[in-house]
Amino acid sequence: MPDILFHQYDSSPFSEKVRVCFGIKNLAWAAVDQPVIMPKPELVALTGGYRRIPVMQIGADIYCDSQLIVRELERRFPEPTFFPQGDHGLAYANAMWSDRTVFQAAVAIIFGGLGDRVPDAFIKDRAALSGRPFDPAALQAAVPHMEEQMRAHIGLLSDQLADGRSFLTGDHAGLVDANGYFNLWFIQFAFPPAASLFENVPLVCSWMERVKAIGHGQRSAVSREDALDIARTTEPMTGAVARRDTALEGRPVTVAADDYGRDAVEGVLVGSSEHHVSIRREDPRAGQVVVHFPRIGFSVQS
Ligand SMILES: N[C@@H](CCC(=O)N[C@@H](CS)C(=O)NCC(=O)O)C(=O)O
Repeated sequence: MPDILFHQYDSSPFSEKVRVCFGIKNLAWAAVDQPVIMPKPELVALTGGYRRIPVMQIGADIYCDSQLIVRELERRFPEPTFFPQGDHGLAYANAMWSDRTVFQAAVAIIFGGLGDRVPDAFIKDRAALSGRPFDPAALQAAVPHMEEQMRAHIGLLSDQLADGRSFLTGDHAGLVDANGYFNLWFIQFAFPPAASLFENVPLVCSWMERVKAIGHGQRSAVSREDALDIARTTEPMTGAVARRDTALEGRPVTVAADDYGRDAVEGVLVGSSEHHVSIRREDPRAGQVVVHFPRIGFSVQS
């Protein structure tokens, strides 16, 4: 069984970002399929309450948010790199463009387009996730504006490819390709009628074909129960604590996303850097686990 257990569902765009990353490194991984809406009892047993998808599990180490998943993949499996031209900082920063601005436009186009075909249970779940009404009628009203936004974002990709390069930074695919790709994949997957967005951008379409051809590495599957067993029977890693956090070391803290899905996770701070924070927690089903979060987009409270 592969070490990488990936809590995901097939229609999840942020999962697709990481699946492309698995492909770039040709990694072996096992999908642990999670429900699209709450409840997700096995997932929250591992994370302590974080419900978003995807989550990566390696033994009893639980990595939340695609930003940190990608960073951990690069740390553990440096070759081939996600940064074929260097530029690590810019490539990680580029996730704030794809994960927030472009994603929100994609959500409006897809769910506004689907309108009353969006199931009630999904609407209620996503309203609870965001803390705001999830209103397909309002999204529908926003579609013309969001399509203009999306055309402009797609135009940026087209500009980047204008010199005939194969991938966004040159001959080899990297993180920025996965970032640029996953929202467009989401639109094509979830709402094919929006295909007109891809008219007149042949360079983007052929680049998407090349990214798709990278594949997802070597995929297998593991059940949610087996993933919990693996966590329970494995020791989590221990890490270093950043100097400025020494006063917090071994003390209880909570960590929560600052945008949506803000459920706070409680644990004892056992690791940190300017890019991540790690907390240890005990769970009746998952045993002792360490849950890792990125710094960007998350707040830590003591
Ligand atoms: N910043 C997060 C965003 C994750 C996210 O929004 N995921 C969506 C699915 S693609 C989600 O969790 N939706 C609610 C759910 O699945 O319960 C990341 O990069 O992982």
